[in-house]
Amino acid sequence: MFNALALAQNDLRDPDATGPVPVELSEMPDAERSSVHVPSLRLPSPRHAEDHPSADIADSAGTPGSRSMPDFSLTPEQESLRDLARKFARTEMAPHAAECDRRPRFPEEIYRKAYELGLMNLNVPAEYGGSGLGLFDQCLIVEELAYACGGMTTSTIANCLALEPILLDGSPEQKERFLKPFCAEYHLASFALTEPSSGSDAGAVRTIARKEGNDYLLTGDKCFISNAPHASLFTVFATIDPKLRHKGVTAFVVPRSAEGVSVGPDEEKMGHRASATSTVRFDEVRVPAADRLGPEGNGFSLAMRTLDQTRTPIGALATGIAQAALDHAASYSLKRETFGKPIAEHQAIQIKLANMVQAIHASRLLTWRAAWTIDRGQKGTLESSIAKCYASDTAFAVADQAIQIFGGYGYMREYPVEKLLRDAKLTQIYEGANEIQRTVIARELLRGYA
Ligand code: COS
Repeated sequence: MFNALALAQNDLRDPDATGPVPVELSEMPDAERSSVHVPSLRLPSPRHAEDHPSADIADSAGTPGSRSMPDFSLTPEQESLRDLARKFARTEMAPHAAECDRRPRFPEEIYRKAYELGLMNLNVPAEYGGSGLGLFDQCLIVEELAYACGGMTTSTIANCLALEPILLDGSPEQKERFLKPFCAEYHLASFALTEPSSGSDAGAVRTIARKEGNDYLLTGDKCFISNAPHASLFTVFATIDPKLRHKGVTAFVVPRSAEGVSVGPDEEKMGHRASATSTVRFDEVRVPAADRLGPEGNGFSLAMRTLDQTRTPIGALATGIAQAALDHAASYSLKRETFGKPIAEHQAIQIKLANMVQAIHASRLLTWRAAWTIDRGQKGTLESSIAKCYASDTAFAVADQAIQIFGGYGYMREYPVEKLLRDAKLTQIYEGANEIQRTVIARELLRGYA
């Protein structure tokens, strides 16, 4: 019988790493765990650094006719970050991925461990208690986590999406007041933009923010909100007047404990079943004006700028799922025999594997390029949409081909690849459906020709 867990616990990507199964983090004493790993996450890796190490241009001066070439190597700090995430993913997440998918179950104990290791709140600067990582470093981590479980990764990184609006437009006082206590302990937050009648058309939000004295009263419904059943904080996008369309959208920080906030039951989803998703209702929720992010009408731009940042890690998440699908399929193709030889020796299978690995390399490079662009302080709207769109379409196609290579076994729940297809599907939908990514890409492209 094909053993998904054993497969997941071995490092299939690194031929030198086929040794013993890594040490269980859960078996390591607390002191040893933090002394080994946490400092590597606190190493300086500034957001928007002009000189991101991975982005160095290696000058190959001296070689006649040579041109400067990008340097794709990782720094030692980045390698240790990636190794930390890989070890956590394979020892803590992978062994529970199938069970959490099947039941489904929200494995809070795993998210708490991720928080303790600094694998949550990745984008929050260290001064507010986060890991203070640039986007490139976040992507290294996210790909590793998603290799083990897409759903757990969604829940682990949902705080980055929810907190990004505070990082972008929060005043220093708001950052201090919201981020510090939030990051000081394990907490989950949710980004509440989507509504039953406004998903792709984000400017059409109907949740009303009615001004009353120095407060706003928020009333409306949000849906498909990741981590909402467990969140203690929401960043909420409402409108001061729906007729103003996107110019009326305004963002607020709302604690779960506020009177009038109610969260619906966990939705039954096709994939990402280890994450929790639900509706959130705001019924005349009183929010002080001091908890508004930026001026009235600033919310749409804030949501777009947030998504410019967070779509790139979705590219990394999709790449992790695709890499897992390829590794399962390649490994299986060497063991499974038809017509007297392993199926890996049939050209039909080789062509599939070759196409899969090409698309995965392209996804990773596009994701790295988008992260590098944004880490250099550029907007990255085009690059992040390209990375998210290409990598998520790749993840779906690669998982589909992995099932094809497994044949009938691939269609069975007891084998790992059908979960990857279900998990890949969501990456084509959330943080902006790929039709929207193509709209954004085309608009950005055409701007250059106008
Ligand atoms: N950064 C900053 N500002 C932006 C921006 C960006 N990336 N994209 C758009 N804007 C600004 C525009 O410049 C414009 O500003 P002005 O009013 O000053 O001219 C304003 O926002 C409206 O832009 P636009 O006309 O492009 O808005 P549209 O209604 O056409 O919508 C799309 C644009 C479709 C791209 C947007 O609604 C979208 O991204 N939808 C998907 C939402 C999504 O991803 N949801 C998932 C939620 S998380 S699971």
